[in-house]
Amino acid sequence: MRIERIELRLLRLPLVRFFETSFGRIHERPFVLVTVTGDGVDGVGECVADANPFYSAETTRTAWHVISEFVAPLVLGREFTHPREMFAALHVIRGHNMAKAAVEMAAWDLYAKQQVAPLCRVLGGADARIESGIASGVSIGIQDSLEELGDRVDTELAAGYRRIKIKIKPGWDIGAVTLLRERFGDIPLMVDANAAYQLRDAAHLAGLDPFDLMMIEQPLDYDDVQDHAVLQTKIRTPICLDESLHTVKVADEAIRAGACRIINIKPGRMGGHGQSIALHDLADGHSIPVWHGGMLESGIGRAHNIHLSTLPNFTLPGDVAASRRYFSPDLIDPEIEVRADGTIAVPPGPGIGVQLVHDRIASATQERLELRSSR
Ligand code: OSB
Ligand code: MG
Repeated sequence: MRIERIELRLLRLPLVRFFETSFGRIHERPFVLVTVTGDGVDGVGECVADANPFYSAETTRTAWHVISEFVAPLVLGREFTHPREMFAALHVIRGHNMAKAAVEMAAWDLYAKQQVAPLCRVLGGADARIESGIASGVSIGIQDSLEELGDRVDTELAAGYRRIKIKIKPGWDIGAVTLLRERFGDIPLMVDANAAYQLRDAAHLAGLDPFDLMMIEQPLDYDDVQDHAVLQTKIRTPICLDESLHTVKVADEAIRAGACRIINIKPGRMGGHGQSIALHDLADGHSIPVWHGGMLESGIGRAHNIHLSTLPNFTLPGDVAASRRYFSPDLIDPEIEVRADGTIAVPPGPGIGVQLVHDRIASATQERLELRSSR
């Protein structure tokens, strides 16, 4: 596989509804769309970095800079036998996993298309999961009132989603969970704090224990492992790490320290599919279940996430939901839909298997850059 061309597009899409986490509310989603071309075949990837460095250090602008100035020169014109070689080829670039992932994932799409195989097959998906589809959950942001939160959960349960995750922060936690347990009983329920608490809040967080949550995601700082390990000895609710786990090595340390009992995998955070597979396998070896996170992706990133979710240790429902919750219309046609049983079908065509709507991509594009091999 030889990549002769990389195209970057900065896109901006309005969200169907605002999304609020402990670090703020957003109404639209800017992101970088990456197309790689080799032997006349295109592969696409979506960079999940947002406008602000609030989830992690990267932004759409840093990703644009790092891909165009540093990733592209290392990738263009070089012969790769397999996309799993790409992350190692970018090792000299420290961090910037979201920038690396966007190009690496586009290369997996290109490779799978060259093999005329669905991406899930190339990634190592399990036959049964590819046939049944992936189990889908939803992530529900902080709302203006508890009543609105209840109504949103009601809507999503009716749509079939297999688990509900709500965003929490100090002042929007115990009350929200109390309301949901009172109104909806024993539903599969979890919370995500996006690093909004500190170790000194341990007694307060232990107040979530009686609610039998599936897990609490990333309660403490975005780069912390050790405090999470201490916190896990003080609360019964299983801790799941998201932000903190950006390399396989850190994940290994976190597992050994007892900092997490469950892991959220996002290929953007890890540097692509290759590192996500390595994290999946590491967790499997320690009997730690994983689930696929979401970053409010368009249908393009969403399709990548569905294919990756077919690996066997993705045993918990992910944050991979229907297109219509995020963008209307989406950049792909048909859209990603959730079925009444809460599963999403794996797109069957070659690569990510979804059809891009090029005129919608063009009209959402604010900047475009084309880089070509000089080798
Ligand atoms: O922490 O999982 C997160 C969205 C943006 C940034 C971080 C997170 C999220 C979500 C939304 O929870 C998941 C989704 O529905 O795509
Ligand atoms: Mg999270």
